[in-house]
Amino acid sequence: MNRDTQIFDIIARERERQMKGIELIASENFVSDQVLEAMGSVLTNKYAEGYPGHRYYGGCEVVDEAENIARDRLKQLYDAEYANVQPHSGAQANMCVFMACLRPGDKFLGLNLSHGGHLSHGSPVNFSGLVFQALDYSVKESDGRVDYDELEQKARAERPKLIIAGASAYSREWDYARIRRVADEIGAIFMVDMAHPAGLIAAGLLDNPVKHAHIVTTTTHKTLRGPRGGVIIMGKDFPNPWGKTTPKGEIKMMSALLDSAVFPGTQGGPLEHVIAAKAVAFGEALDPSFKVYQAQVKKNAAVMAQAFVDKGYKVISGGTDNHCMLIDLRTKFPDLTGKVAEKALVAADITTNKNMVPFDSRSPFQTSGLRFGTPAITTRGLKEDRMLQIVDFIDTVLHAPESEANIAAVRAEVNRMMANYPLFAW
Ligand code: DSN
Repeated sequence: MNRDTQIFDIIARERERQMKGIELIASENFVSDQVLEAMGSVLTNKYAEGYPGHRYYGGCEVVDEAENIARDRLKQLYDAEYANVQPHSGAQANMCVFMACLRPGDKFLGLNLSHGGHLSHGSPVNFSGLVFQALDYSVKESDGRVDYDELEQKARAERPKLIIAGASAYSREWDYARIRRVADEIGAIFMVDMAHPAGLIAAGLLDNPVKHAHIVTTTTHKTLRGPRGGVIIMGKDFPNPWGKTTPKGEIKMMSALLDSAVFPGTQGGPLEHVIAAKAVAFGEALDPSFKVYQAQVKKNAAVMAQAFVDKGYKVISGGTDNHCMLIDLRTKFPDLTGKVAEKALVAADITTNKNMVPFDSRSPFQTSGLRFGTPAITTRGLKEDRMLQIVDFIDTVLHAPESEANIAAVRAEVNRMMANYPLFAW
């Protein structure tokens, strides 16, 4: 068969797009060459339903080794006792937790999607909101921070079986201990989806939710800089959702529930090539250089957020503790929607995404906000001085988002700057 030039030309164009632009999508990153290599390896050929040592197919001895290494490295990274590295995505990992801990119709409490929450934490169009009874808590309008008083009141009044912390557009540290206290008070399971800050947590720059939550999920491709996928972990503490007391066997019971919720509950054959790539990424995250990288991600985000504030933008909550920030465009450009802003920035080779801001007056298709993050540009080697330049570029584009000449001028500068930061060795 001839080489599929149609698809490989597309891949080449995407590679070019990634190289020449400034990538500010907070949930994206650039994996290392060895992570890419593992993902594109012959491990994709192997069926391995089941778990290491207990598979439904022959010939799994070799992939078993890779999956065991992935689990061990992940446990070491977060000081966990249990790890499942098979979920194909973060939403899939969350679905497995729901399946292990709840029954259809059960109540759970998560952060409102339009206040920065994740789709799979109760959106009415997602399985989480369709199959279960989703309740939500918010951030405060005054300071953009999680309204823990409201969370506690709702937890006590509604007695959900599960409380979820974690967000896709929230720039502040969480008070996990406070949520755990109310979860214990009402007998709820406490789950944290640390998908966004997982890399910063692994580097010890933010509180480790594994110390506080019963169950923790994450994607592996955001700040953690691994392949696209999900995982589930548990620390020393774990829930016993069915009320059966098995003093010594509790962790085994919950781990068995989670394992079977992943396979056969919601997935078939695991993606062993992606699992091998996860193992490589976890190995990279255990290396001291990862701490240096994450510290720079955080510094870059703090400088970028302050630069936006200095130019008169409203940054939700006034700044950031992590890798991301949410900008409310309405204070500076009342008529500019996130949709138009995103399009103009993308035309200038600055990639970001429109985002609802808390208490938004516009729809999710228009939005009044933009979300920015520094994981990808930090991987490329950009430091604080470049953050100031990037905010200048963004500000210039947003002053005249319909002007093609303005956009072209910024794009030329963006491309010139990024040519100094090589991305791929191949
Ligand atoms: N869709 C993801 C994000 O961009 O944040 C949420 O996991």
